Amino acid sequence: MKILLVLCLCICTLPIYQSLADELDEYDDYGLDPKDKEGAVIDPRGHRPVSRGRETYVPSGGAPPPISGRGRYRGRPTAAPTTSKQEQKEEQPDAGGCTHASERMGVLCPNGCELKNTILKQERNVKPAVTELKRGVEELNRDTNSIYKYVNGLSDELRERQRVTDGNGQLVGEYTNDLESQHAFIKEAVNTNFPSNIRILQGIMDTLRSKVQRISQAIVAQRDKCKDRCTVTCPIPVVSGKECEDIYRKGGTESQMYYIRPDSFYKPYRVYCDQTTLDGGWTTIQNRMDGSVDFGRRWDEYRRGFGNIAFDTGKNYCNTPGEYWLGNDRISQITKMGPTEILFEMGDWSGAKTQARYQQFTVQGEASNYMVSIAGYSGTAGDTLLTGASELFGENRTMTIHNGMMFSTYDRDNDKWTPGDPSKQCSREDGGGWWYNRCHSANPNGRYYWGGSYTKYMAKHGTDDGMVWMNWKGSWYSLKSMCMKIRPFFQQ
Ligand SMILES: *[C@@H]1O[C@H](CO)[C@@H](O)[C@H](O)[C@H]1NC(C)=O
Ligand SMILES: [Ca+2]
Repeated sequence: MKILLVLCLCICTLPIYQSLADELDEYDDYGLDPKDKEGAVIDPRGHRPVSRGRETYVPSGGAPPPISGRGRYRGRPTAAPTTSKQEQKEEQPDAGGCTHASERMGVLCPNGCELKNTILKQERNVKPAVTELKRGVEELNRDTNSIYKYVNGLSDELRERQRVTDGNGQLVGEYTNDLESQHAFIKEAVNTNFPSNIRILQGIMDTLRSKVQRISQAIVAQRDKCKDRCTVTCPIPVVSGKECEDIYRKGGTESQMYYIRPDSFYKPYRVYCDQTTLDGGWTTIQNRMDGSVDFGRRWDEYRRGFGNIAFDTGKNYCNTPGEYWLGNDRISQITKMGPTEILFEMGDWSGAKTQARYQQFTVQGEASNYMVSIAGYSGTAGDTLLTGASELFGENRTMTIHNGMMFSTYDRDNDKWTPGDPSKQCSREDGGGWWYNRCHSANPNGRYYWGGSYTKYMAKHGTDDGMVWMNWKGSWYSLKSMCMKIRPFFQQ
């Protein structure tokens, strides 16, 4: 009996643990289990050195120069507003942001949806376990019945024997005694053990059932919540324009979410405008600040854009940017309208800030795999994009330059690394979609590591896949925040 019970428990609980483990595996993107020894790794990465004799590295052939010139805008007529407003650092209401929410850009979903997905998955796993358990209990019931029958049979036999014994001597009497005690033993076993085993199993089943019930309730609750909050609308600002600079000049000088329509062929879409930093007018094309949105995404998602544009943190307008990628089509389209500058703002985990600014930034269309061209660096973060990682030399450094690169995602390899093994791709190893060379000196769409320093043992593929800007913090420091914003270039 015990064996049956144990067996049943094994059968019933194993799939649950297994599936929970699977679940963890699936979400454990970072492999948070550093093999502690050896301490921090300090060797510079970013590049993939060539193995002599078998491989060569061919740097990119001449990239088209970025669009340059005087630009579509004259200098600002009035002095720029001098608000001392610091960069918003407000936390999201819930760190478990809805990472898979937006089919189209601008769907706002601060929380809950991720939880919903997890719960749905778990429900799928628990249900078969309950079914399995139910079958176990039924089987046990059947067994119990047949043993009851057996006992009844024994009882009959006993009665028969008793009749015979009347006429027979002591020998048979002894035999009968034996039989009687056996009968009693078995009956005892059946009356006490079986029911208690069944009770145990039934208890387990009830627990599981109530778990499923609670999960179902949670799902319903989450569904409701998501319904409300996913469609949270920030009030549409009165001002709109071609991009954030246009909006600024029309009087939209508050940093918040706006609708823009760069071109009448396109539908208007939402974007976060930074109207305070460096005189404002910046269209935010990328933002990271808490790791709430997964940036390890497919080509299509990078093409369309993903994430959360902005949140309303209680001011009745969407004043706080979320984590998002605006989308390569949109980025390409805006930057091709005229000379465009780009500003990278980044912060480390001790609160230090720095920036890199490029006077020219153009992204070609999808037919050219969104090839990027950049020029005119200024700033304090270090010019990784044009000159590569300063801690590397010669070819090793050349292969970390991003200017002239095409965009790569893990399902679309356009990088300059051709090791002959299709599983070896920069985007796959370094965590996000980006203009990878062989591979990077800057990795703004890399994995989000909490706390900054990380090691190759924490990285999924042993590479420096964090949110890295090598010329500021090296390969093994993942920044806390990163923001990319563009603005039409104009003479100040
Ligand atoms: C490039 O990197 C490899 C491995 O890190 C190293 O052996 C080689 O000397 C480097 N080459 C240069 C020019 O620094
Ligand atoms: Ca490749």
